[in-house]
Amino acid sequence: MSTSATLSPKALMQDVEAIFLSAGLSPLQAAPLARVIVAGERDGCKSHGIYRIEGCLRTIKLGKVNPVAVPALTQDGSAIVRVDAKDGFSSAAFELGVPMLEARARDLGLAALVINDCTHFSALWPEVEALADLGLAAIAMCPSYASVAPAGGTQALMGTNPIAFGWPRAQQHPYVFDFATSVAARGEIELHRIAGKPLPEGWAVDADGVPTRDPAAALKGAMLPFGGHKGSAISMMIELLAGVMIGDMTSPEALAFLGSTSSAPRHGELVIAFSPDRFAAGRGGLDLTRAEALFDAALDQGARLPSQRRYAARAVSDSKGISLTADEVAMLSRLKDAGLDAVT
Ligand code: NDP
Ligand code: PYC
Repeated sequence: MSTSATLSPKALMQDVEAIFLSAGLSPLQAAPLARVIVAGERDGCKSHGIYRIEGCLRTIKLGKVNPVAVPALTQDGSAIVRVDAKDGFSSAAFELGVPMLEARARDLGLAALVINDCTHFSALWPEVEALADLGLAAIAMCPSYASVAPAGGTQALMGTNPIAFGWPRAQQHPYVFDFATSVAARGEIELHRIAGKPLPEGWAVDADGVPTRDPAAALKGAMLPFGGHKGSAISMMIELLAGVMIGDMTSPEALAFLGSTSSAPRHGELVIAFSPDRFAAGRGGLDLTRAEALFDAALDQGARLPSQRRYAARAVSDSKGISLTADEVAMLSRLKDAGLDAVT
C-alpha cells in the first residue's frame, strides 16, 4: 500500500519524464511535457498537474499524438513566427518558438507565435510567465474541444478555451493570470468526479440542457461560460483568432476529429508577445513603477493579485517539497511500472 510522500520538484520531474520516456515519447517531447506538468503540481494547480499524465498516456495509446514528433519553425521576416508541431505535444513546439518570438518582438515591437497541429492540454501560465521573465508582455490563447454551451444555449459548442496574460515586473514574479473562459476548467469537473464531490451551482448543464451538479452528467452535457454573455464572447473570439485565423481546428472540429473527449485535445495556439519598451518609446520610456502603483492600490484594498496563490505554493514546494497523497504516489508508481498498459 502506498503512503503519502514529499518530493522535490527535481525528483518529481525525473519521475514524470521517466514515465513519458517509457511510454515511447522522445526526449524532445518528454522533457517539455514533464516540465509543464511538474510546474502545475509545484504551483498547486492540480487541474493541470500530475493528474494529466494518464490522459497524455491515453492519447499516445490511442495514436492521437505523434510521440516522436520533431516540431519545425518557419519565419518569413514578418511578425508571425510559425511552429508546426507535427502532431506532437504543444510544449515542445512552444519551447522551440520562444527564442524567435522574443527576437521578433524586440525587433518589431510585437510578434505572434502560431503553433499548428499540436495536442494541447496544458495550462498557459508557464508560457506567458516565461515571456514576462524575458521582459515581454504576452497573451496566449487556444481552443479546446466542444464542451461549453454559448450563453443562452444548452449544447456543447465552444471549448473551455483558456486565455492567459503576463506582465513583467522588476525583481519579482510577473503579473500573470490564466483561466478557462468556462466557469471552471474541465479538469476541475473531472477532479470533482474523482473525489465524488458535487459541482457548485451554475457550472454545467446535463445532456438535456438541465442545470446539474453531478460531475458525470456535466461531462456528458455542457459546461457554462464564465460571466454569461461576456465569457461566451471571449470564448468565441478565441475560436476565431486561435482556430479559424491560424488555419487550425475550432473546438467542434477538434471534437469531431478526435471522436471523443477521452484523449487530450488537438488544435493550434496563438501567443502574442509585446515589447513594452518599444511601445513606450517616444512617450518618456517605459515606467514600470506606474504598473506597480496599480498593483499596490489593488493590494491596499485587500484584493490579491492573480498568481499570488500560485507563487506562494511554489515557494513552499521549492523549500519543503511537493506533497503527494497516497493515491497520487500509487498512481505514479502504477504508471511507471505499467506504462501504456496502465491506461485503457
Ligand atoms: P482558476 O479559476 O483556478 O484561476 C484563474 C486565474 O485567476 C489564476 O491566474 C488565479 O491565480 C486567479 N485567481 C483565482 N482567484 C483569484 C482571486 N481571488 N483574486 C485574484 N486572482 C485570482 O482557473 P481555471 O479553473 O479557469 O483554469 C485553470 C487552468 O486550466 C488554467 O491554467 C488554464 O490555462 C487551464 N486550461 C487549459 C485548457 C487547455 O485546453 N489547454 C483549457 C481550459 C483551462 P492563482 O493561480 O494564484 O490562484
Ligand atoms: O481543463 O478545461 C480543461 C482542459 C481542456 C483541455 C485541457 N484542459
